[in-house]
Amino acid sequence: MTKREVRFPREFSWGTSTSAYQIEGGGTNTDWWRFERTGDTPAVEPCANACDSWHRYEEDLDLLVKFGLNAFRLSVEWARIEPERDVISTEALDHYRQVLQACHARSILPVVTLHHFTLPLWVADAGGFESPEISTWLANYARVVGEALGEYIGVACTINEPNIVAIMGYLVGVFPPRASSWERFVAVNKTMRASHIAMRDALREGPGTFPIGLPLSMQEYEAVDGGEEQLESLRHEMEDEYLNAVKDDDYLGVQCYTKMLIGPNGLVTNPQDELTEMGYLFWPQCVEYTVRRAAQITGLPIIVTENGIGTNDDDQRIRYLAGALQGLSNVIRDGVDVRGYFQWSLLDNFEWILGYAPKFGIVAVDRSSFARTPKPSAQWYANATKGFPESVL
Ligand code: IFM
Repeated sequence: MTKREVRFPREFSWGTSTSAYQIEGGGTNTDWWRFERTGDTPAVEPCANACDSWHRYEEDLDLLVKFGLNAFRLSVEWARIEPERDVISTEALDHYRQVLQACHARSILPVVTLHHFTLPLWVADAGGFESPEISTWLANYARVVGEALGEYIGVACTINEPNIVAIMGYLVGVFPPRASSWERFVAVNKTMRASHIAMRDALREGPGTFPIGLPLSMQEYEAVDGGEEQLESLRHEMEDEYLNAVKDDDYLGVQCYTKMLIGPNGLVTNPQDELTEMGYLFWPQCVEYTVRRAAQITGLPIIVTENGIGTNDDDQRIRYLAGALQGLSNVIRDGVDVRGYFQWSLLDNFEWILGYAPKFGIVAVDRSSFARTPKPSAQWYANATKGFPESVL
């Protein structure tokens, strides 16, 4: 399919990133909601009301305005839009239209993800990402979203971190459907790439001139103690196959958090290293590394669609963001075509099987009242975006 006319925003996009299930609350019709309630689930607690952003989205957008940010990444929930096969909820679409209009009313560019980890129950029950029909279902859903919301979408992301859905759900076995097979992991990755292209092409047929891309989870990798072969095989499946498949997209979304040390038997950690509360190596330099690698392999403009740190120590978050933005300024000065940066996340939200313990937000959320309280890192981030790149050097 030929590329349609695409319009990138004129300004660099500075935003925060979120997803529907993690902040909206009430995602009852999804595989994750059910998964959190099955007997031997690894999920430590249910998502329940999340941050109640289904009702409080205007408050969330007002925070972005307060911080002087000009973009917001959110996702729309397939299970709400198509609650049953071929049944489209105009109510859900109306809701999301209002959210996108509320962004525009505040001069905030909406970056819209169509699929972020959760599946409608009818899809999960029909085989999920292993159904031979999944690409068709996703393309149909993308067509519906494009037609209903396309004129309000600023930038579109098809499937969030398809490689993480594949590895956690089909190899490591801790996300639904909890499989542990290299063959199934590889097969799902292949399906993800086909689904992404089908969704992208469906969106291209609809209204709007927004850029369309894939938000890929990337790592800085380092081989230790002879782990080169392991590293190559993992990176091939997790990144290279994707990077080579998206060259006809409009941009690539880079999502990175850390560096992984790979030995002959898999992941390695050194006792002397600073680890985050997620158990990740504290490594903000991953932004510079992954953006360079992504741009070099794909030749596409890059948007950092997620980057951040899960920590209760807000000073550590500021230190992390400073390192990340320093790397970003390095690549931009070297002429790499980067169009935006989205910190994960606006709010302390539901971190999948780890529940509410990891704190990725620049804004704290009271778990009973849902009151939002900005942390010092919010003001720090707001300041850093002004006069960038000089401001972080
Ligand atoms: O919370 C997740 C998000 O859903 C996908 N990318 C990584 C984030 C932090 O772990």
